[in-house]
Amino acid sequence: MRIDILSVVPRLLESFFAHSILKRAEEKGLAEIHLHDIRDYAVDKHRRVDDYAFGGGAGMVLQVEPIAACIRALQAQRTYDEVIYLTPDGEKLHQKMVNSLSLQTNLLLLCGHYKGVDQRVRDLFITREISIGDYVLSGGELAAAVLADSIIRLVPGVLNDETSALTDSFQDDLLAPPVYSRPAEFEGLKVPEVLLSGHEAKIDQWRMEQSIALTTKKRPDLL
Ligand code: 6GU
Repeated sequence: MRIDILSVVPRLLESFFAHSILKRAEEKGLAEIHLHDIRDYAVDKHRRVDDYAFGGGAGMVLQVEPIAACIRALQAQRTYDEVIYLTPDGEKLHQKMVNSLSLQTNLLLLCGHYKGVDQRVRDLFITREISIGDYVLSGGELAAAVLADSIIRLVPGVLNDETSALTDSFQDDLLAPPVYSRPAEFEGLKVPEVLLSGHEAKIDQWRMEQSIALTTKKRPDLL
């Protein structure tokens, strides 16, 4: 799995990827993240990548030329399964989308900024537009980090416990059950007896009941 991320502030993402689960994925050779500074592809000598919107209005627009040059340089090296634009007016991110994206080989993520990118970038290159929720961020970088993290943790071998991604909240449209560790009692609060019983079938049943009860209470829309 290779993910290329295009941004006007790639430094924002550098520290995140250097300290997250993704670093271990890279060290194990399971995933590669490559950050690209759109400014490196600026066509003018001032390295300018944004300009006023035709027709007026507040806010700058990321220009088509630098982004087109950057995407084309990458597309000359490999074929991308998806070229994704992170934007608040995209399709809302969902675990099922994450699952299917995690099966791809090469993904390109474009982070928007200011008032967004020139529409021709979207028309020419973008195969998919994704939002991480109904609120507005000042740039697409946080959204790209969210998306890359959610995808890469599903790549086989990235998580220590191979089964843990399968028991995530949302993986079966159910919230995950409560978890406990030692001590078995803390300030009078005891770990549910069944979890100490060693009876695997009963434990599975308890977890399923807890998942259904929690989902019914907190996220009935998922059922
Ligand atoms: Cl992908 N970008 C921005 N700027 N804001 C967002 C978003 C993306 N998803 C939710 N809000």
